Amino acid sequence: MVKPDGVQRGLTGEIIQRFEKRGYKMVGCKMVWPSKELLEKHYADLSGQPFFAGLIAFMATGPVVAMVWEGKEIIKMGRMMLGATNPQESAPGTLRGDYSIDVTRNIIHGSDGVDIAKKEIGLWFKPEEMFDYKSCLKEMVY
Ligand code: FUP
Repeated sequence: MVKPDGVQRGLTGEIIQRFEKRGYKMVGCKMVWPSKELLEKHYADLSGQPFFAGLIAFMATGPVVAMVWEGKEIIKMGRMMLGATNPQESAPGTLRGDYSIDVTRNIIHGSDGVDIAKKEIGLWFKPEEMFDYKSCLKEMVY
């Protein structure tokens, strides 16, 4: 998910490109201005954290771009492409390492496991908003 700061800074295209160029397949994508209720469900595991209220408030400041990506080891590799949660620890070359300096405004969220991904997809997408389609690339010769 491109967070409100990522959308407002015009980083959505760059984020999508990095996943596409790496070889991942977009199977769902939509802009949503999330309600606090949706965000509280999304971040339910963090409800006991001191930064929870601030995180929810920030995430509700504007639209986000929710996406579903498919491909080999997407969760592990996606997390690697995002970089560490705290941009002060995320390596240059990662999305957060290249584009953020603040732990709340860290431009992007990525699911941290298969079960979490399933839960998050269920929260943000209806089944008919995701698409099972074939890539023509396999038939193309470079
Ligand atoms: P991540 O999975 O990398 O997004 O990280 P977490 O689930 O641990 O944290 C979710 C979000 O909480 C982070 F993206 C930003 C926010 N956060 C803070 O604002 N302060 C913190 O100390 C830790 C996380």
